[in-house]
Amino acid sequence: MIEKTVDYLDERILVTRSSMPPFEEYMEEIRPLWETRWLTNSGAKHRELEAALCAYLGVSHTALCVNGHQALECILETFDLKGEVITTPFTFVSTTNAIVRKGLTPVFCDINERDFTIDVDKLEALVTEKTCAIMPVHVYGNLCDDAAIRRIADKYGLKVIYDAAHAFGVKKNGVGAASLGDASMLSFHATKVFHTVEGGAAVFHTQEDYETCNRCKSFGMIGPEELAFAGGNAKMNEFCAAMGLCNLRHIDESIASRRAAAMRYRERLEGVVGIQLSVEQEGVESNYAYFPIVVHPEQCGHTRDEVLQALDAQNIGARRYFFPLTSSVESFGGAYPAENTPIADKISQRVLCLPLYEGLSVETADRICDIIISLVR
Ligand code: T4K
Repeated sequence: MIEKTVDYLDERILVTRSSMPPFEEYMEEIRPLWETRWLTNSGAKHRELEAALCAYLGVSHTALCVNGHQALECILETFDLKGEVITTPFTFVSTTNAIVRKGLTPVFCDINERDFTIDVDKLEALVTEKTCAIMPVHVYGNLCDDAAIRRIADKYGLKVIYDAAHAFGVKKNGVGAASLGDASMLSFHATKVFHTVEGGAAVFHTQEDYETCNRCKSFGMIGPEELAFAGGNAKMNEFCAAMGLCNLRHIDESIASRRAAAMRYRERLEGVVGIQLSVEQEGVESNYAYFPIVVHPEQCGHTRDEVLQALDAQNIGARRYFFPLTSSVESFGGAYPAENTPIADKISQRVLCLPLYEGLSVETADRICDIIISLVR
């Protein structure tokens, strides 16, 4: 029985698989830590990775954090916001939780059906005198309509804070996603395109915001014995920064490998009746973070969960990113009915993310497509 379980795990294709640098490269990267014994609190690796990321992403200030979620909380603290934040419920719980945990009120806007980002046509109607910020999500690495969001934000004097957890390295017409908005959060979790095991970053445009964020992630301290405010602890350690330095050297080949698998999925699944693919956004260089499909049962005769089960029966672990809507958690007590965000509700009931990671072979992508196509045709 135990052996069978081990076999099952060995063979199973999971929704993603962490990229790893060559073992020796990481060993070399961490070797100096045995000499300096400087393991955290903005050490040499931390400073080196911040500079390398600024260069790679084309941004001026990157504050590394212990994870993406804490980076999001640090951004909200940095801007010292009060009131309502307009966001979407079609995301990982972290986005909504950060808003709530910082004492702010989420206001949920619907998404659009093409790329699953915030529906800018429904956004302005949600602005009230209490609104202080908009927190849209570049979901699956699809970029939000920044120009439209910026217009609304400027009209009402709102901050724009992007949850760019999925958008590492994505560019539109040559401009990096992380440079959009007043600030962006990146996640460097083990499951992400670029990772530092656990980690994340808060990206800003000004030195002042960067320094405030550095205090937020280090107890609110401005010197060894001087406290500005009651901050938390969200610093990235040197071992994680070292992993980031290694992974960054291989990021372009890693994205190219993901691209090959994603292109195969697209080639095979495009035009299959009842299977909707996310649009390829014009002018956008994707990072191929996820490969979502939307299953329309009235067209293909099968539900998303039937497709999930068919894949599971063949040891393929697709995932329902994102289900349920973050607005539906019990602690909100039904304050945000799904009918208020009908497209987000519909997509959440129908979406499935197929396995996608560096090294996923075209043969495996084909196997996955065969299962889906033979079920729905
Ligand atoms: N905003 C958005 C839009 C996000 O998607 C996320 C995170 C955040 C904010 C917050 O950022 P962080 O604070 O996490 O930096 C995963 C991740 O834990 C989470 O980071 C991610 N989003 C979310 C979408 O997915 P789970 O519960 O699905 O993870 P898990 O453990 O089931 O792993 C999924 C698959 O990944 C496994 O089947 C195998 C593979 N895997 C997993 C781990 C932990 C690996 O290959 N290596 C690993 O170390 O949440």
